[in-house]
Amino acid sequence: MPANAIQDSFVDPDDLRTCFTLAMSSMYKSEVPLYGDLVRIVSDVNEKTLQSRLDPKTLSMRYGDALGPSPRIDIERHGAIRLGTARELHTVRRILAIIGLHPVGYYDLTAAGLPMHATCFRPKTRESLAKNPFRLFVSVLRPELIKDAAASDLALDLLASRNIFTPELTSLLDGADSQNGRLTPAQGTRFVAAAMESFRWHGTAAAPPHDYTALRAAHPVLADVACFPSAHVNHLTPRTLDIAAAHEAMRRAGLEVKARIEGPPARRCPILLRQTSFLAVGEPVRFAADNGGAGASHRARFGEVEERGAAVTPRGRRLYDALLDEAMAAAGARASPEALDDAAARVFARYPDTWEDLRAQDLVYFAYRVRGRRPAVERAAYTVDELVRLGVVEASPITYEDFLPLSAAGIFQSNLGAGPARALDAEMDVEGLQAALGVGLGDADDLYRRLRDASIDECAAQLGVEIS
Ligand code: OOG
Ligand code: NI
Repeated sequence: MPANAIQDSFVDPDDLRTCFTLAMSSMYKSEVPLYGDLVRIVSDVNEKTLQSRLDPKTLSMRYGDALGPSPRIDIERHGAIRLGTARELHTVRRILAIIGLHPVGYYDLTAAGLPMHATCFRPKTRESLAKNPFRLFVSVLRPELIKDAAASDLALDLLASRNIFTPELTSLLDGADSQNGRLTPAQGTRFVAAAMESFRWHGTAAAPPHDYTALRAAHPVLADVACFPSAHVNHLTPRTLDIAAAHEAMRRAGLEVKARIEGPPARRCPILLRQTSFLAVGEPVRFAADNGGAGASHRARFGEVEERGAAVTPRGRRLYDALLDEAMAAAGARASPEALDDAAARVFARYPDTWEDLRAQDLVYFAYRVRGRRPAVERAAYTVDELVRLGVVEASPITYEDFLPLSAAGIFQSNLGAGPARALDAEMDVEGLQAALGVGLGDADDLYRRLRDASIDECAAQLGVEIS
C-alpha cells in the first residue's frame, strides 16, 4: 500500500477533536439543561453583535485573524475537568493527544486556596488551531498540600480504588500507540463514545455519605474530585463576540451570574481573555443502597462564556499583571465587584489601546502577511517595521489561546461555594506535573513566537527579500 493510502485510513486528530467536542457538548447540555439555555443566549447575542458591528478593524479580530478564517463561532472553545491522581493525568494526556491536544503551560491554583495545579491541553499549530481551537483545562490534586491528614488519607483511599477509564478505552489507547497515535474511523467513533464515559456525570457517588460529607467539609473540591466514579466535565465555554452583552443577557434571562467578568476591563483592542459564568447548579447525588444515608446536593458544574483577544508578549504580560495588582490594591481586599471594576478601568487606561501602539511597544504578538507587491525600494533586506510602514505587509494580532491563572482561580472559587479562599503556602511543582504527564509542558510564548516568525518567513519567501 502506498504511504498516503495508509495515512488516509486514519482519522485526522483535528477532525476527531471536533467529534469529541460535539459529543461533549451534547452530553453536557443533557446533563445540565441550563447550559443549553446559556448556549442559546450566547448565540443570540452573537447574532445581534454580528449585525450591529461592521467595523472591519474589529471584524478581523473577532471573526478571524491573520491565522485564517475563524471556525464556526458556535462550537465550544473550552471545557475543564478535575483529576485526582498522577495516573489519571497520564491517561488523560494519552486520550487528548489522540485528538490533537497537548499540554501547554503551568497553572498554580494555590493562590485560590486549592491544593491543585493544572495545565491547558490545546492545539499547537496554526493549522490545527484554525480547524478547531477547542482546549481543555485539566487540573489535578496535589495531595501533599492537603493540611487535614484524615481528609487527605480518605481522598487518596477513594482515588486509589477508582478507575475512570473503561477497558474499551484502555484498549483503544493501546491500539493507537501501535498505530503512531492514530485511529481508524471505526476506532475513532468507539473512542469518542468510550472517552465520554470518563467525563460524564454519575449521580451515584462512589463514596459512602459520611465520606462525602467529611471531604466536603474539609474542602468542597476534595468531594468533587474524589467521591465520584468519573472525572465529570465541570463546564463548557462557548465563545461570545460581546461578553458584556452576554453577561447582561444571562442576568436578564434569570441566570445566577458571577459577580464580575474576569480578565482585563473592556477595551477597544481586546487582549487576553475575558470570562463570565452562571454559578454552579445543585445536582442531586445518590449513594449506593448499601451505603445508606439520604441524598445530597452537589454544586460543581456551571456554564461559562469567553471573549478572546490578542496574545500578549512577556512584556505585555508583565504590564497586565502589574496593572491588575495595582487595581486590586487600589480597590482594597474587601472591594465590591463594582469597585474592583472601576479601579481596573481607571488603572488600565495606562495599557496602550491601539494596535499600532501595542505593536510599536512590543506588547502584543502579531502575525504578518503580504499586502502590496514587492517594495518599491529595491533592497535585499528589510525590517518588519519598514515593510509595515511601506504598506507591503500588514500586521494582525495573534489570538490568545491559553488561560489566565488568576481568572481560573476566580472561576474555580465562585463555583465551589468554598467561602473566601486563603492562599496556600506552597511552591509550584512543575517537575511533578511533567512527571505525571510523562511529557514536558509546552511553552505558550514559544508557540506565539513561532506563529509570528513563521508568518515573517512566509512574507520573506513571497517577497524574495530577507526580513529581520
Ligand atoms: C477550572 C477553572 C478554570 C477557566 O476558564 O479559567 C477555567 C475549574 O473550575 O475546574 O476553566
Ligand atoms: Ni473555563
